Amino acid sequence: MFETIVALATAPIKSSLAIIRLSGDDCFEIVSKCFSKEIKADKKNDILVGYIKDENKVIDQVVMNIYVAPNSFTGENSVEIMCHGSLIIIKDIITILIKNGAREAKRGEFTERAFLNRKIDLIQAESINDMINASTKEGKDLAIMSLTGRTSKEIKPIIEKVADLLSLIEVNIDYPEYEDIEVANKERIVNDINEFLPKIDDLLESANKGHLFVEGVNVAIVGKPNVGKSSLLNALINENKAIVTNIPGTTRDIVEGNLSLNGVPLHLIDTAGIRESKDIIENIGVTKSKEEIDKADLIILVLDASNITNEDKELIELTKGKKVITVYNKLDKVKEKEKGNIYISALENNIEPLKNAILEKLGITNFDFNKPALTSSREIGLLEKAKKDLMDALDLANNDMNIDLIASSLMSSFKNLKTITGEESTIDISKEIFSRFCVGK
Ligand SMILES: Nc1nc2c(ncn2[C@@H]2O[C@H](COP(=O)(O)OP(=O)(O)O)[C@@H](O)[C@H]2O)c(=O)[nH]1
Ligand SMILES: [Mg+2]
Repeated sequence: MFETIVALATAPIKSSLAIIRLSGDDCFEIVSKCFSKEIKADKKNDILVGYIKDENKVIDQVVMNIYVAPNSFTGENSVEIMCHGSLIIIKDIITILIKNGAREAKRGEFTERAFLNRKIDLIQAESINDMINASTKEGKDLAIMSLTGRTSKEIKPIIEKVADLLSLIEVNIDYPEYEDIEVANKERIVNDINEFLPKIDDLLESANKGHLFVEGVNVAIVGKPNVGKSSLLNALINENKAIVTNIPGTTRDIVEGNLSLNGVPLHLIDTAGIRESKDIIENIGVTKSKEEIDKADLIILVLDASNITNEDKELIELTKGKKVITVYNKLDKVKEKEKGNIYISALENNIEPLKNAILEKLGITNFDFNKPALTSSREIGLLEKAKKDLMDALDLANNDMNIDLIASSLMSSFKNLKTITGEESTIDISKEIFSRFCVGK
């Protein structure tokens, strides 16, 4: 039993048209109560034109897309009402629908229904959100591959193989008397796991990179005062956003800017120069800078190539253990370059070497956009767990441990992999496993 939910699908702003969406068991009854035509569930998908009414008062003339279950996005009876995009009309129509029995949808509830009704798997569900939120074309392209199911197809064969091995072991444990079943000995188990592991590694590698294109990277620009941090932010985003002066301590608050670097959304944070100061406001800025160092995914530590001091060395210490790129700014002021250092001039907009260094640090210089990739933290976390389980199983097998223990680690890996696509909660594992074998055939 699915309650009928309603929500505005388009932005809550004045526009020529707006779309209000409903989905649920009583969807057609509810809409029929306030529409000039009756909608019946025995019909096929249809488009209707008519009037939304509150009792006898006409609210708007609308077009309705009628989707009869299971032929809808959610798999349920659904209606999309295209009304005029006035905020008053939108509010009125939603109020009338609620009055007649619908309830306001929660965030993502339409997609959740599509998942619960098995129209899409969890990878696809997550990709819808990614597609809406993508801030670069590359991020969107990855999301659409997941939406069409290509990413799920990459992972399913691996799940199958783990399940094959697991079922072989289970059958060996449960039916030792059967002679026509292949023996799950140590060699077979070790061999199989050694075959799965590189595949999971490949998935993990592309997922960790794909994640960057979808989620973006938080980059903190740090350094002592006057090295050119704000100039660098401005050069990177191609905008005069942060104030630049030759007075040390100009930047006190955090200044933020966004840019797409080869498709990776970079969220840049320009910080106050780190130094000992008597100025209360500047000191608050310095504290914030240190916090940003802790929060950032990547740190750009800016040095003034013409003036390296002990303070720089302290900052190098402070950022140790983080993902950091040290960059020597004010190249225009120095004659000699030291080998291995990255030199730029924010003033002259010569920042290519830094951009290349960022791409290299993120490991995406040759990312293949034609290959599907998992992208969410949830998926990556589960892949990592599945990998660890497989490594445990391998370890156990190599040490000639009890086969039940090996099976238990494999089962955990199998479950984690299945949870990525969202099937785990809905499958009966033993049925799944034994359906692969016709024991006693
Ligand atoms: N010569 C030269 N001066 C620079 C360069 N980058 C920044 N500056 C100057 O250094 C001073 C401090 O720059 P700013 O960006 O405010 O440094 P911040 O305090 O680190 O944010 C300003 O006078 C800038 O014009 C550079 O690449 N070359
Ligand atoms: Mg500054």
